[in-house]
Amino acid sequence: MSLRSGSRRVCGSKLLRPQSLANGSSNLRAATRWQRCQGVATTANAERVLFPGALNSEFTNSMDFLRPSTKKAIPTYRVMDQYGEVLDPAYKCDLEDEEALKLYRNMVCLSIMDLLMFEAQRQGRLSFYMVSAGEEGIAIGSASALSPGDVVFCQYRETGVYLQRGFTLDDFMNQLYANAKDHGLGRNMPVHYGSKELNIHTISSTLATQIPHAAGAAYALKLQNQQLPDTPPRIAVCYFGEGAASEGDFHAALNIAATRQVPAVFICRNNGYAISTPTSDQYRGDGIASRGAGYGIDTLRVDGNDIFAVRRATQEARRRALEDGGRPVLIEMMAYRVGHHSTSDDSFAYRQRVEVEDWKRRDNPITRMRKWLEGKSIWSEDKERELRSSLRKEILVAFDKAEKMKKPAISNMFKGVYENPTEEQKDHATELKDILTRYPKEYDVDHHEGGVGGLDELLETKS
Ligand SMILES: Cc1ncc(C[n+]2csc(CCOP(=O)(O)OP(=O)(O)O)c2C)c(N)n1
Ligand SMILES: [Mg+2]
Repeated sequence: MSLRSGSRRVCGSKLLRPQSLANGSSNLRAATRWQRCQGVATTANAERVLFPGALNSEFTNSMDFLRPSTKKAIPTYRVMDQYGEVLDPAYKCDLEDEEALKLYRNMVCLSIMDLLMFEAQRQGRLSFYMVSAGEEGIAIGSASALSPGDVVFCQYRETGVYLQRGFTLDDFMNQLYANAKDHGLGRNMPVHYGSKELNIHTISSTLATQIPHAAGAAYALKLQNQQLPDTPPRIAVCYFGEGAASEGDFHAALNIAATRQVPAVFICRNNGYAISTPTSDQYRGDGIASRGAGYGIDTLRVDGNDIFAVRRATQEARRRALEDGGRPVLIEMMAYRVGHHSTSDDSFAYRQRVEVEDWKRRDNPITRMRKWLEGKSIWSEDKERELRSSLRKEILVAFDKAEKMKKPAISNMFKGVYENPTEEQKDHATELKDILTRYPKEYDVDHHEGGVGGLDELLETKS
């Protein structure tokens, strides 16, 4: 039997015609078989395919392969140019002068904190740090467009999101020093901040894991928004780098977010590198934005050096994310990673110094906004000097305070999983106490709250 007649036998050409279902004695049998075969085009003359996997696809006689390389690249949205001149005549800044100055202050604060902490690591006072140089506008501009109730998931280069949402200099320093006031009680690496009060999940080093978490949280928020119509609706916001978008988690998350239509804004920071891997080695498509279209998600590419474009795009993305009960949106924020990947990296081993110097000269979110403020006559050289010197002092005060503070009691190593310590944990703690007491020179734990005695409270707790 030929394949053709075989397939005809399975689907039955008559059954494909809707009119054959209208009457006749075999209606029921026919309808059942029709449902099974509904994935096949109805008539020979139909103009559109009715395959369930490609609705609205028109038939064509010309065999045109899609050749993405021949298409124009997705454009990059911006409001002002690198000289701080507003280009979009429709743009009206929705910020009062004071609010605009606060965004600028936060960008400068972030960049000074980065410089000081990078140096502190080099002096051996911190174990690790990651700077945001060149990406300050993305973090601060986008966070300024969110609502405090929105649930945020970050990667690790979004210190500005924390700053803009109200994480204080003390909060940063306590985490970097893993002291007793650190929200994570010293259990995480530096820069892995988290804040329950500010609705920002704690950062995970494992790339891209936050993306499906955000899709899941957005699904929960979709249901919650429906169940609580009188409370302001919330969205989930997820930040990640273009390198993280090479992980399977990115694809799974965007696909489920699209099929479940959840209120999520995915913000990709495309800074040109995943540690030493340039984007040219990461993908051949048109950046990350082209993938949004593949998942049926509203997508925009934005100039990340333009804080007003970032803010406006995020405001609009948030509005769309809440439309019709929820839908995901992807924004690709374009930038250049000016700094090394982290304090463990020397980027001049894999890129030319001149490339970095070129970018520094060419464009920068902070200088661009400064030019805009100067154009409005609300900023000057004197104000700049004053701001930088006062921020430097504030940061160093918080730094000194955090450095002097004791580390969390060592009993915290055993806490946070079980309500009460298990017998096994108590055995471990007893053994630990014994070792620490016998070898005080090798294990000096006096800088932890309670020293060796910090374990006593745990050992006295009932299992
Ligand atoms: C699952 C996993 N694979 C690899 C790494 C190592 N790693 C840490 S950061 C990084 C690069 C990520 O680049 P990108 O997402 O573009 O962020 P960027 O550092 O540029 O801000 C890699 C490969 C990791 N942390 N987790
Ligand atoms: Mg990157």
